[in-house]
Amino acid sequence: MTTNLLTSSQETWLWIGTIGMALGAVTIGLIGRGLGAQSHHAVASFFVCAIAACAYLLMARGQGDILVTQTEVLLTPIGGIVKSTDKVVFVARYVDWIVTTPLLLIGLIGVAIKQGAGRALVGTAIGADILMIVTGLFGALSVNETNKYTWFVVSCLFFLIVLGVVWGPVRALAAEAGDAASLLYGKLLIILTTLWFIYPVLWLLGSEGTGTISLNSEVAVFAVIDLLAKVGFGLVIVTGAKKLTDGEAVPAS
Ligand code: RET
Repeated sequence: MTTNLLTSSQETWLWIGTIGMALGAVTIGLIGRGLGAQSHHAVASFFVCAIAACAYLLMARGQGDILVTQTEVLLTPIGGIVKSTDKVVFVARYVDWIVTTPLLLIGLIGVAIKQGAGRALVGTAIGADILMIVTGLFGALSVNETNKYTWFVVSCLFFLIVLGVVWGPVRALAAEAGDAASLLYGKLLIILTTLWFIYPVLWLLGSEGTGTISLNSEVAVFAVIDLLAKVGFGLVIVTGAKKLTDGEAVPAS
């Protein structure tokens, strides 16, 4: 038997996420078809939205979250007291992020680098990014405060590595890739950095961290930020890719 842990507000926002991501995938796919030689710039963004649409559908149907329970027996002078702590963790979010954040980085870095060049940078950014999400999940699954914040700090360190790569060596490569690529890369970099910084803050304030904001608000804000970071970011790539020429930048593969 399964129990639906969602409130109706959470369910509504998860449906908004599902429909928004699906529409985003279709729009990016259609624009991508009209890009001709630059259509490869639409592939990663299309799949980011398609994968997220599935993850949101899973969560909206109550299949994407789990209840983590920690039971402690506290010994007191009058005997043992059993203390149970519960928290809801949207595991589907992390599964989505493990796949989609590397694809977002591929979309970003693909604007900056010429064929073959910078493969080590792509590998470093993606490796650190996957570890950022996996260790963030370990933190979310931890009920014990020390474990939770240790994983948070580890995840933040990997986040800094990702930012270091995309702001340092990849940006330098983008500067050599021509004006259009460099301009588009700079724009995407600012959008990505601003939006990605919101995730750890929300994690800290939400149910995974301090619980300062309600789970309803957390689900709503995550849905909006996710739509901007995936659909919004993807639309900036596919509309900007029109101005790129094959001589300038091509994807990392
Ligand atoms: C976590 C855990 C706490 C520390 C850090 C985190 C960073 C998460 C990021 C997620 C980005 C997600 C995106 C999804 C796309 O829609 C895992 C919250 C640093 C940066 C862009």
